[in-house]
Amino acid sequence: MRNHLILAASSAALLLSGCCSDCNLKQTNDIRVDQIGYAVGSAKMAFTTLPASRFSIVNDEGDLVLTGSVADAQYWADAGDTVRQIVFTDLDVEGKYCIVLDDSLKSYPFAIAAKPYECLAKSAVRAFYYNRCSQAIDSLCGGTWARPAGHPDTCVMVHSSAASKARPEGTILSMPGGWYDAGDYNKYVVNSAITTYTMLQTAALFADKAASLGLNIPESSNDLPDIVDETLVNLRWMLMMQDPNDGGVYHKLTTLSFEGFINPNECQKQRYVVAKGTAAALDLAATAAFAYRTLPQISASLQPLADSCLAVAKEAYRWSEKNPDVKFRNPADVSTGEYGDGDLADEWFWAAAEMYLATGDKAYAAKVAEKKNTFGVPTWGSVGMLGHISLALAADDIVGSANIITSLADGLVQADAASPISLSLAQYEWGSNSSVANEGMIKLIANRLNANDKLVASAANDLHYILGRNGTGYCYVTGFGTKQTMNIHHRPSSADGIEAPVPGFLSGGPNTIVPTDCADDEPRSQFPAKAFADQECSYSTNEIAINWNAPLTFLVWGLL
Ligand code: 9MR
Repeated sequence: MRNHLILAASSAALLLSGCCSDCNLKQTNDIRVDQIGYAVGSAKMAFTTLPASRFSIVNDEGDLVLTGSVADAQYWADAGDTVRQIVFTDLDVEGKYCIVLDDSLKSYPFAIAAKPYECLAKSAVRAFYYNRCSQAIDSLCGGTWARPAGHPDTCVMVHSSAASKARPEGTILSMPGGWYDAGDYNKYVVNSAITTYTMLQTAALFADKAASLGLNIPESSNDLPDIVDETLVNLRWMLMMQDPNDGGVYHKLTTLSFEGFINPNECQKQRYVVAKGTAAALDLAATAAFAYRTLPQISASLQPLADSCLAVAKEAYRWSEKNPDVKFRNPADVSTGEYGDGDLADEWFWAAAEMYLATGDKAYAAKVAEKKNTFGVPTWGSVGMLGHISLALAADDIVGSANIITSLADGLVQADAASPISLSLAQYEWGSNSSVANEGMIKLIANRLNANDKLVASAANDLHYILGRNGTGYCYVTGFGTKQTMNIHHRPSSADGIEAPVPGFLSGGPNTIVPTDCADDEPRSQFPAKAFADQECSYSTNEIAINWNAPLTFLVWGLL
């Protein structure tokens, strides 16, 4: 059943029923489109939960441009919905459109454009700028969301759990900068590591885009790409989290309990560094070793910073060898994010891989071989795949990483092909939207190793899901789309008195892990793809986090 492209002026019937921007047609959430849009030359699909058989597409002027048949119904178990795909790949002319069903219902508008995601690509990185700690967001760069600096972090106390001979409990340390982790104001090394790695990898792999995409951040006039400047904000902070006396790394810099929903500059609670741990040490070693290799390729001016990174990485790794399995748990008086991890094999693999690539030392290679596993799509607690990515991209493939990445990506593409909505995601974890983005990242990396259009098309499907072609109809990035997430669990967005949330943040997305995080919530759907609430109290579905915006950034930059 081929679609029918209409080249001439539209039929009288459709003109009567109105255009995208007209109100004769009722806008429905039951047609799920990518609310930003689709690239020229790419596959284009929306789906509907309505029992329609034909569809039309009209442009902004009200012209009918395409008619076609809706595909057969399929049951999408994750959402408990019967869905039908609307395929409109034949429409490949730049413009603004909407899909019309039954001559009466229209989808949210979307664009077909040569570069539909450029604004999103900038905004996804600018979100990190807005989450900078210890720095004012000025109106030149921050616009509406300008705010005074918060958390100087120049008087951070050593917590009892982190006390050592050289730095007893209560010692005052200065560790300013970095990014707030998420909707809370704390800073966590483990989560910073995967985030910083992913951002640096984005800058390195898409260097041409990094060179040309200006982000309007305070460093924009210097010689470095803005995405690199932004990432260095957090890398520099991470290096401070090492105790130079023994090489150990504090797990986090935090208040004892979460702050209220107040502005950063209103926060008064004492901040602490809390216990050293092996996950933090290995993750810092890996990130710093990767930075050592990568930064001088970006600019020779970064060589001194790169050298400090290598020194920090070596000391952190050495500490880990002496303390190979110190698992972090929140001390009794600390209740902020834990990022606790019961299995450090993947951290060992990643750190050993990066140390090997940074130094060429065969001792690290032996550790890589010892800890080798297939791992899986990366998350903050499962970082082994990052080691595979580095090994495969460095073409120093000592344990067959390229094949591991390729077969993971092929499996994801197969899952996408079998899915009623063309989505490879199988499990809706906490931050499920970031799992979607990380799957997209794996596909794009596999495509770099062995170019295959199916991988890129499937990665684009991941982005389409995030931007509205999903179980709820939300475009999950703040500031984008028609049905926007407005009430993210993000303290600055809550306290700033501005209706619109800080833009560019990826909401965590649906999951059924915490069914009751809002006291007065309507019952959360039992279907995982719909278990989402655009409510500030929904920390389990509607928070934002740096480790979620990083794979979003990679995915969008990779598809630019
Ligand atoms: O992303 C984390 C998720 O995997 C965990 O299940 C969850 C509960 O421990 O914590 C998430 O991370 C949060 C962190 O602990 C504190 N800052 C906000 C993070 C995002 O919700």
